[in-house]
Amino acid sequence: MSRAHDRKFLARAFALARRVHPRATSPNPRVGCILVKGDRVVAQGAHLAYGKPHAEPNTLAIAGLRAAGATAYVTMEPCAPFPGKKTPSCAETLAAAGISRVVCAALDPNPKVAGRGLAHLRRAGAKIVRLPEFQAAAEALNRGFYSRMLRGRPWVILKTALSLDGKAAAASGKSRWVTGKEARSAVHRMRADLDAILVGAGTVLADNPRLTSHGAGKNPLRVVLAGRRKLSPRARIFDASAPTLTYRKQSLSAVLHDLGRRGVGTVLVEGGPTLHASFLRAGLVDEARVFIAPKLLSGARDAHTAPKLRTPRLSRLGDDWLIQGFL
Ligand code: AOF
Ligand code: ZN
Repeated sequence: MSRAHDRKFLARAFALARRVHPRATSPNPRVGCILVKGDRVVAQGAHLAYGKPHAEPNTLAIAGLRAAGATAYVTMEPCAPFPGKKTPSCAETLAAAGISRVVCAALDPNPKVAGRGLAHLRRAGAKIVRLPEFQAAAEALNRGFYSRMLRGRPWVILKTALSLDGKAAAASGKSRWVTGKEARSAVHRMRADLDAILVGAGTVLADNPRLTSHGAGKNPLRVVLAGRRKLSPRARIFDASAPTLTYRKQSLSAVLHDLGRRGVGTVLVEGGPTLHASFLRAGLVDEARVFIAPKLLSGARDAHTAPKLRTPRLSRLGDDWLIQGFL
């Protein structure tokens, strides 16, 4: 089989895995699988939900006896057996079904698997092909799973919303209204896609946010770093819409490792600025998502009355951005 042929089918297995919502399988990874004979797709499937069958048995169930002699394209190494596992080992199931060749993108970063699945298939007589050019795609597909398995903590995304002149909040403290409704909807979708959302006590006291996905999907686990601050049990973050965890006076690293143990793979750190600074100084930020509103907040008491650029233009100058507009 040519490399281009293998790449084509492995890319299709990735497309299948991407169709699954990341929270559906969390804390397990999203995995896609396609069984192919010659140029013909025999069956395709994905891991659809945590605790449910993996991608490979879902696909084998569709293929039935036609699986014998097929090539299995899987986005991640098929799992090996380990104690405490919820489902049968996919490496064993594929071998038993007579799969003759396995093409995969990456090893399973779970130290309980980490190469043992492929070794089992090789011993059973299957030819193993790894396409390392898909390694980055495998990691991007399951940021949270990789982070928890390799570092014991979640993937940390810092989210912030600023005015053009770099103010996170208006003088009146109405920080939630810096950006417009489309940006706010994007934040709600982010919350629905991620396992947890984390804020400091200052944000709870200043804004009293609910930190839910506002109907964009499942609500994330809410996490408050309270420090020594006393929070009212009536604060909206403690309402019944989602569970909330409160941590006091622990290091950020200890909090993240505890979240990792609880199966939290991805966390959105929403602020405030003091907490963002602590995460950055501790080197614990993996990704940043910065919203910029075309307003000059230092020119007004609140975001509603701040001067706003008309028809702003964005251009890229080397590593910098220029935003130009008329008031
Ligand atoms: C696969 N295919 O579709 C997935 C895999 O407790 P279990 O039985 O659900 O096993 C969970 C582990 O299986 C998980 O930590 C990861 O190592 C692997 N996930 N493996 O062959 C799949 N989701
Ligand atoms: Zn499996």
